[in-house]
Amino acid sequence: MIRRERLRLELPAVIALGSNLGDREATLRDAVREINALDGVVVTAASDIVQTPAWKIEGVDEEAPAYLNAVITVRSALDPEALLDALNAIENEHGRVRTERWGDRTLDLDIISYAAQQSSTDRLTLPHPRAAVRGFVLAPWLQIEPDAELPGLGRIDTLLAQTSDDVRPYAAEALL
Ligand code: A4P
Ligand code: MG
Repeated sequence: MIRRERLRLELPAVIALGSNLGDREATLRDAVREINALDGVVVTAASDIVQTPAWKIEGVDEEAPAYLNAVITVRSALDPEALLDALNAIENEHGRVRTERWGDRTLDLDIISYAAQQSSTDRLTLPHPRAAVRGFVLAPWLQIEPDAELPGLGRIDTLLAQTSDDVRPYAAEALL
């Protein structure tokens, strides 16, 4: 007998993780494990962790706590909105408090792309509207998917070459 879950349509998606408060590395590790444990989501690859200065609305803020960032690829049977709900729940479990936009945070989980989807609603824009200019997203993503493209925007190696972010290696064990 064919098991029902085998018939669910799974699509590839890219998720960016960021943390600049608390035990940043432990939080990223927990988040990868929790995403992988979601019903209908499987993590297929994880980048190295990188360290980057905080981007604030006014620009790069060297005084703010630095971020650890990473990117994972998944296969998702959840549609994009359901995946976002699940990611928001994981952010909240990690004590995410939303006070200011681009404010310091224990955990940020953004959907960078979902299959080839290009769409925008009040809650969700795909691909992520700022991913194309963010070295802290493009550099770790390129590591796990060298030929990836941002739907409608081009190859990520080309986009990364146009950024000037200071993305530094961070010594840590593999996330996956
Ligand atoms: N939303 C829309 N599209 C998406 C998407 N593709 N993925 C909505 C996830 N969320 C999406 O996000 C605000 C709203 O965006 C959500 O309600 C969701 O429905 P938020 O996480 O509540 O707040 P935020 O993250 O402060 O806002 P925003 O504008 O999404 O910020 P970003 O662009 O995520 O930037 N500096 C470094 N070095 N590293 C970082 O990771 N991250 C940020 C946050 C700022 N500076 C950073 C980093
Ligand atoms: Mg966010």
